[in-house]
Amino acid sequence: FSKRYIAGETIEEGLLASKFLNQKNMEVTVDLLGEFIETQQEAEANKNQYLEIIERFTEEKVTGNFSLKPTMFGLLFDKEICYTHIREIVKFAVEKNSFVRIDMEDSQCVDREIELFQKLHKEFPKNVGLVVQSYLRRTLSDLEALKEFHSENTPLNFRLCKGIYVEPEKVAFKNYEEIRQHYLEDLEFLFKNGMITGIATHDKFLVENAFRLIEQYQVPKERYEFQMLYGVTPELRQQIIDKGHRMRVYVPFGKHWFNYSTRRLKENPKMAQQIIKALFIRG
Ligand code: FMN
Repeated sequence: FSKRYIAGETIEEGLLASKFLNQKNMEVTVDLLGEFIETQQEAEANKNQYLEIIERFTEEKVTGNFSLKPTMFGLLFDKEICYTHIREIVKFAVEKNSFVRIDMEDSQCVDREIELFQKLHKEFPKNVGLVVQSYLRRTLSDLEALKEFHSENTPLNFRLCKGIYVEPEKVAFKNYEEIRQHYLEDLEFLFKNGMITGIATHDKFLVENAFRLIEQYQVPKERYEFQMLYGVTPELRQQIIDKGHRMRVYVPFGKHWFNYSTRRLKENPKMAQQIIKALFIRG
C-alpha cells in the first residue's frame, strides 16, 4: 500500500515512476530517502548515491530535478563537510544541466540551510534552490534578507510549503488559518519580486488563492509551478494540470526507509499525513 506514496526501493523503480509521470505531463523532483546519520562514512555514501541518481536519471532523460536534505550529508555534525558534499552534487547537476533543491528541515537547521544555499547560489546561481516554510515566524524576514541576492538574470528559486516539523510556539505559528494566511503572504512576496516559485501544497484553498495571485501579478509560466507529493491528492493535481499550469511531483524512493516505514505505518484515513511526516522526519 505504501507503493502509493513511495516510488519503490531502487533507482530503477524511481526511474519507472518518474517516466510514467513525465508521460502524464508532469515533471518530477527525485528524493532519496535517508535515515538519521551520525558518521562521515554515511554522509559520503549518501553523496555517492545522489551522484549515481543524477547520472541515471539524466542518462534516461527524465524531465526533472533533485531534492535533498542537508542532514543526510552531515549538516548537524560538520557543516563544512556537508557543504563540500552538496557542492559536489550541485556541480555534477550543473554538468548535467539539472537543478538541486535543498529541502528545509526542522528549525534548528534553518540558519545553516540558508547559509548553505547562499554559498551555493553564489557559485551556481541557476542550478540551486531552497525551500521556505510558511509556519515559521521568521520566514518573511528571511525572504526579505535574501532579496539582495535576487536579480532578473539570476532569479532566486524557492519552494514554498507550510512546514511539517513539530515546532515550539515561539518559532512557528500553530493555528491552521494563520499558517494559511502567512503562506499567501509569502507567496505574494515571491510573485511581487519575480522570484521563481514552487507552490507546494495539496490544500485546495491555497491552490485557488494561488490561481488568483498568478492572475493578479501576471506571473509568467516559467516563473512558477505547482508541486505535490507522490500519490497525494491526484484529483486536485490533475485539475491543476488541466488548467494548463506546470506540475512537479516529489518522487521519494529508498531501501532502508521503505522497509522500516511500511512496518510502522498502518493504512487509515490519515495515511497521507502520516506518510508526509515519515518522509521528512527521520530518527
Ligand atoms: N515540508 C517541509 O517542512 N520541508 C520541505 O522541504 C517540504 N517539501 C515539500 C515538498 C512538496 C512537493 C510538498 C507538496 C510538501 C513538502 N513539505 C515540506 C510538506 C509541507 O510542509 C506540508 O506539511 C504538507 O504539504 C501538508 O500541507 P498541505 O495541506 O499544504 O499540503
